[in-house]
Amino acid sequence: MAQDNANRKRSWAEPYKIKMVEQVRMTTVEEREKLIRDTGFNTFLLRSRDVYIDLLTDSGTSAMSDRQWAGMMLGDEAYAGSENFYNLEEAVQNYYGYKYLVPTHQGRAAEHIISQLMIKEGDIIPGNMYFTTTKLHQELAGGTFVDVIIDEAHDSDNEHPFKGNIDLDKLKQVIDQYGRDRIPYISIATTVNMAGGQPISLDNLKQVRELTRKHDIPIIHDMTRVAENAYMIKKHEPGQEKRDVRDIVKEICNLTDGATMSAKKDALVNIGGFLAVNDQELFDKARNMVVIYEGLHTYGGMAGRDMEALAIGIRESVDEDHIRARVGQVEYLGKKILGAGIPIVKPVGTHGVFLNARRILPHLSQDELPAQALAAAIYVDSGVRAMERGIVSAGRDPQTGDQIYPKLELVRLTIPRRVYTQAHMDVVAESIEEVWLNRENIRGLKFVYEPEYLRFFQSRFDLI
Ligand code: PM9
Repeated sequence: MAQDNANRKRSWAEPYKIKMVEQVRMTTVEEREKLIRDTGFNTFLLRSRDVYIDLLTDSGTSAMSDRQWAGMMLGDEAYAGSENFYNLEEAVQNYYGYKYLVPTHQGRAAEHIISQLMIKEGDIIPGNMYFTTTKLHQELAGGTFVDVIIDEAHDSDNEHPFKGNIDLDKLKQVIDQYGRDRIPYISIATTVNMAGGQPISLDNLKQVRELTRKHDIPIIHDMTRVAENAYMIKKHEPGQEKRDVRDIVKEICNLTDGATMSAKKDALVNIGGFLAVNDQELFDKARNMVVIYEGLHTYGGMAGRDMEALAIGIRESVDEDHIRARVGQVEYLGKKILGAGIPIVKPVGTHGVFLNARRILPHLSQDELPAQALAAAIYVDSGVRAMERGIVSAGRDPQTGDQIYPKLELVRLTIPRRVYTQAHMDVVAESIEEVWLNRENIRGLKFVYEPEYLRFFQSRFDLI
């Protein structure tokens, strides 16, 4: 469809039609003011019934296709040897090329297993910017994450098309400083969530592969949004424009030694994940460990029906029309917000539009939690739920307990896949513009409750 219209003047439309709807509820500003106060100004603590357009996350929030729902009916719920496991294994081997599969209930369970198996006390794990759960599992295993992403990734105005790239000089320096024995693997994400959904280029990944091969250091790939990354490579990397997204996905995976996957994003399911590796010895250990924390190695925390939906979701995730529409919708919202002169992370990422809270609220210091305050203000304005990605998400240094001050202080408007229409995006853009025009009235926040781990999920705040 999209291909057919490529050279003619036609409006863009979603490459699907809606078979089932879920009613959403609009609340009043007065109700929302009370609700956000009652939930300690943390959008994670709101009930979803009080949310109009839910852009908290793209995780587990996708609409499944009719084929995926049909697959759910084929769930083989045998404790051992479920047919759906073998279908999933085949999909992982076919589309991603990894040899061995260990299913888990979601991404962080795979991160737990790989971290416990590969990291020892005092180890260093270089990577292209931290992700909250990934870094925490590395730390819990005794390691320390070191950011070796290019500097451009920390500058929201820089329009580098591949802000997920590794700075090879930084990586070489880390290898020289700590030595191979203290680096169990390099952690590479496609795309980089905390940088604003920014991709890594194939060329950069190849260079990292060459360097790590020389030092015999494995690459563990966080492939949560690999199809989105592959689409950006096709769109922006010279020489890649004619390739199928599925070929690029496979090549990315082939350049790495193993992967953790939160299938709740790219792969279009509401729950699920896996660890996939090429090394048989590591696989044997992971397969043994999964039975302690998740379940037997042929379901690892997922129901048979969920594994079937995932096998189908993987196939759909690399469909050209799907991925073009998915990333295109995010770009549509980003361009609207940019057009209103509102500072966002540039270029627009693949899974959400990231507002630059520091620039929007220059009257607040970072200790006054501008992104948290901005997300709360957006909710009050329109019932649109967004998420803080700044100082609250960055947390504390595990050794000193000191607050970490990230360069990026962002609010993420994350777009679920195949859920909202262009009209919803228009409403979101209107609300962001309204909040922007009234930005001087937004007050800062302070912590009143702070849990030890991943504090952004459960902290409570109050107005300063
Ligand atoms: N990402 C997200 O909203 C959900 C929870 S954190 C707010 O962006 C990457 C790149 C992720 C991710 C989750 C996980 C963990 C690993 N890597 O949530 O455990 O974006 O399935 O995956 C979230 P699970």
